[in-house]
This record gives sequence, structure tokens and C-alpha cells, in this order.
Amino acid sequence: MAILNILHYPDERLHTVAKPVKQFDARLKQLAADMAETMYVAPGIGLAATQVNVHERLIVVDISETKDKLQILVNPEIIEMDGKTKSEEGCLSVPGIYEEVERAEHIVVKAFDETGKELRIEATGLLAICIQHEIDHLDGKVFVEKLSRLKLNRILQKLKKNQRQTM
Ligand code: GNR
Ligand code: NI
Repeated sequence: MAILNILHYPDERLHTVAKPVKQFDARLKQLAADMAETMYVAPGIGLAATQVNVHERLIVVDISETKDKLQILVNPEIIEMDGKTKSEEGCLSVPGIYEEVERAEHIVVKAFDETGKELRIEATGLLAICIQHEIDHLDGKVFVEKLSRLKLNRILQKLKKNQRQTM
């Protein structure tokens, strides 16, 4: 197991569109395990491969209090979405920033587990929000880019300031 380095916005590599996973091999299982460990240590409720600079369509999610409900989703696709919900989001790639974002309230996701078995997940609430946030990462999108240009500029200033303070 290993803890992976998480890219921080505005790192351009966060804009890479991830490619589908083709091989359900030992390397994929190791990557998923390392991503899960990285997510739990952070701590976060989800992590996309993009955030650890691996541009393949793989996400890990665990929204449970007990941190024992890990879900590994390979090549996830939203096949149905409806409703709207607005809630505060944060991101391990944008530390210290929390902003309200609008998402679909209910989604149905088709994906594969790490062994290649097909999964179909129906989600609402935090799980639905988290999966949409992670799939956005795979498409090279970061949640702060859904905000107005004014808000995004303020966030970029704040991130720069925080960056200087940690040097
Ligand atoms: O840990 C995380 N919390 C969170 C809270 C609200 C909406 C989305 C998230 S995902 C985030 C971890 C992360 O950055 N995943 O990409
Ligand atoms: Ni994120």
C-alpha cells in the first residue's frame, strides 16, 4: 500500500480527460487500494485517479461514518439523472475551499468493480453528489470551475495566498 500525492488546483494536469480502463489486472487492484488508502488518510469521501495524476477512469468512494463501505468504480457512466440539489462541496485538490454547487439529485450509474464485474448503482444525497464530483474529475473538471468567474478569481487569489504561507 502507498499514499499517493494529490494534485492541487490550479495544476493543469487536473484538466486531463481520463481514458477508459482496459485491463482488470493486478496493477488496477493495487492502484485502487492505494487510492483508497490515500482517500482515508486525507481524509475524504471520494477520490478520482485524475487527482493522483493517473489519467484512467477509476474512482473510489466511501461516504460511511465507519469508513468500511469502500466502493471502487471503474469506467463509471451516469445513465440516468434527475432532480436538482444544491449543497456545499469541498475537494482534496482545492484545500480549504467550500462552496455551494448544484447537481442532479438522483443518478443511476453503470460501472465495473476492480474484477471487471458490472455494477449498477442508484444514488441520492451525498453519494450522488460525490459520484458526480468524481466523474467530473475524470472529465478534467474541478468543482470551483462551476462557480462564477468572480468567485473563481477570489478562490485563485486565496489559494495563492495559502500557497505562500506554506512555503
Ligand atoms: O472529501 C470530499 N468531500 C466532498 C464533500 C462534498 C462534495 C464532494 C466531496 S468529494 C471530496 C473528496 C474529493 O476531492 N474528491 O474528488
Ligand atoms: Ni475533488
